[in-house]
Amino acid sequence: MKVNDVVSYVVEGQIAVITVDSPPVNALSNAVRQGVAGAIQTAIGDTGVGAIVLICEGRTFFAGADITELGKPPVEPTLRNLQLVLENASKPIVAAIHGTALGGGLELALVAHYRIAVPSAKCGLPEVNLGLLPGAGGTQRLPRVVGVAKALEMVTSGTPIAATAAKEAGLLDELAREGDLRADAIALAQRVLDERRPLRKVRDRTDRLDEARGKPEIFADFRKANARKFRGFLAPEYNIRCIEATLVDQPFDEAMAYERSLFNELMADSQSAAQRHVFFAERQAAKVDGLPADTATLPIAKVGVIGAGTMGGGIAMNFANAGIPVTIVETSEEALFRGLRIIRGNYETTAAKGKMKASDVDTRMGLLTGSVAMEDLADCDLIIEAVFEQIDVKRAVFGKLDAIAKSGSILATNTSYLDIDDIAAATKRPADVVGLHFFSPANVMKLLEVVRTKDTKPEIVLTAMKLARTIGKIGVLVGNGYGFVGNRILAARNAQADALVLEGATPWAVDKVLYDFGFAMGHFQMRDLVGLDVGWNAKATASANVREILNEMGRHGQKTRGGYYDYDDKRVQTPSPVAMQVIEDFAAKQGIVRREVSDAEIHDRILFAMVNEGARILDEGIAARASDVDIVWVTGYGWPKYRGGPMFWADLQGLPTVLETLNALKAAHGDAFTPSPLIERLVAQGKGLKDA
Ligand code: T1G
Repeated sequence: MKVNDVVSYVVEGQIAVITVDSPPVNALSNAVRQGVAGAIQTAIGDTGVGAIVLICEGRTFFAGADITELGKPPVEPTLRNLQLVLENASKPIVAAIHGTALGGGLELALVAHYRIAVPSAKCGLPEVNLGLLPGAGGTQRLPRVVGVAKALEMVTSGTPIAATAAKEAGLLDELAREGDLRADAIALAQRVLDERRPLRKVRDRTDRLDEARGKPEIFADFRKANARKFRGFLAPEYNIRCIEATLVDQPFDEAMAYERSLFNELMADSQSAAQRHVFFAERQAAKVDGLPADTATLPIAKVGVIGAGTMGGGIAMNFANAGIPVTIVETSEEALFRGLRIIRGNYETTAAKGKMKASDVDTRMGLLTGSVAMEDLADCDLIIEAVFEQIDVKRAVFGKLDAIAKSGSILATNTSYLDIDDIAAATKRPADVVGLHFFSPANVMKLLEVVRTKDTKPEIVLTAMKLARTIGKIGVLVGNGYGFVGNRILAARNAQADALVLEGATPWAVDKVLYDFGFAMGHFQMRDLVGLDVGWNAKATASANVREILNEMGRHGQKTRGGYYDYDDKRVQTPSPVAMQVIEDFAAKQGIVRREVSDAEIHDRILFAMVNEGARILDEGIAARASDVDIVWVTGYGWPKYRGGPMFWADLQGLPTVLETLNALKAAHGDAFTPSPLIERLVAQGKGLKDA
């Protein structure tokens, strides 16, 4: 019988089966909680029922609280009150898990008396990824079944564990047969009934906690080992404190109150708002608005990659990883062999780290075919060029491709900055041309800017966005303009960083401001890491700026143990007096009288220049949403996730404040800070960038 729209109830023999069907992920919404609570009360009152199974339809067991309801006034039964209904039930309850039992979903399973899952299921508490902690007893119950050390790792990483590992850890009682979860859960419930097994409550268990008593070093060592990863984030530390609370000699409910208080603090903090924003923004970015309703995706059964260098090799790996055969073309056997050898080396390293099976190395290498003839790409459904970043070179490649590629093949360029309309014009099929801007290392970085030109046809846009997901990337659709979205904002940061060090700041002062803001590394550190000579054309320009001069001195960054910083043989950097002298001399030649530059000036000039450029990108339609700009910079450039991205951060400052700051910066430092007209319009309308 239907308890409500999303919960149904049936009795089979002595077993009541409560089934939840609330797509897409059976999130514990108000309706779900109300339905489950009602169904349990029915089962408890039904004298013919001896035990209860709680199971979900669709792709997964409860995937957590309904994130869209977080922060809104609670509706009864709250998740914690629903948990009390299960935990205090007078009849045994079996939670039957498939898909991903996450967050509140796993916390609900933890108040059932028994837990069973199919081997393909996963169990996790990913709240930390939302800037939160498991707020329904997860930090108090999980350690009681898997132990403190395992619980620490699970709640602070947010990474789910496989059902088999969960069974071994003590989180699950049984594994069901794949595809027979319902039957096996009913059978377990019947055995619990027949064997009169106890109505055991996880909250009453202490045996797994005893393993950690008197060992404060578990927490000290854990904090130390993860200091770098957790730097700047609030949630991991709050999760650790809640796990520590399980060892305090206090009633369970006091520990629960402590967990709730820390949860509420996190909920109220901008970090969680930022991380929840990123969660939804990432999913929103995958959606393409405005395409004709009947737009269909094209089949991609075979891929061609031109260039087996760093980018080409990494790009090819993405498709091999997804089981898609790739033909890689190079200009010589030697370059081809070198590229394939590097790919194999990458796979072997991954396998040696246990991150893939050793047998997969040959499987994936088997999907890669090398060639020195572009003609071998004739039957590819998608061809991606990753050749030298020079417009004439790329146009020549596309001219050849036009004559070789089969009709309907997608012709993609991996260019970082160049005008793709210009590249497409080298073909007779500009509508088949799209940009697929991967980020180095291409087989690792999640971001993929999908660049549509003025001619790119809808089915290619849709196919490229779907392909991003297929190869495990976060695809963001962007327009064709200098630097697209990510690099264009980076160029704005470059301009201010370079100006600041000429005017009086040091590279290390600039880097510290960005590091303290939450970037994993500073601007000049990143330049040294990537290599100052990337895109450097020694013949074209001489001493045009500090970077060129450093290149001319052979200071290309980390790889030459000297760039803006000096590096020891362990690549530990120290500020370079040589680079500082180059900066001072160049400033003098420019007639710049260096001065004291405060950290506040560095902070405002760099961050507000980035925000302003993001607003211009939005205003020009190069990005469809402010949240897309956020995803590009959080995913591809290390903007700290707990600050939500440049657009979210700007709205957090308040757009009137942003406008006021830009005008002040313009007065002090010139027209580069002329506010984007979009910001002026939104401020006049009392809106934020999110409303653009
Ligand atoms: N609430 C609401 N909507 C959700 C949701 C959730 N928990 N999880 C996913 N969705 C939506 C998502 O926005 C998308 O919507 C669709 O479902 C498919 O998602 C008290 C407070 C479950 C592994 O953090 O990790 O419990 O775009 O594209 O790739 O302690 O979704 O289709 O309209 O990601 O197959 C804790 C978050 C919540 C899990 C599926 N739970 N979700 O991945 O599909 S906080 C989580 C995921 C909590 C308690 C605390 C993934 C997934 P749309 P998708 P997928």
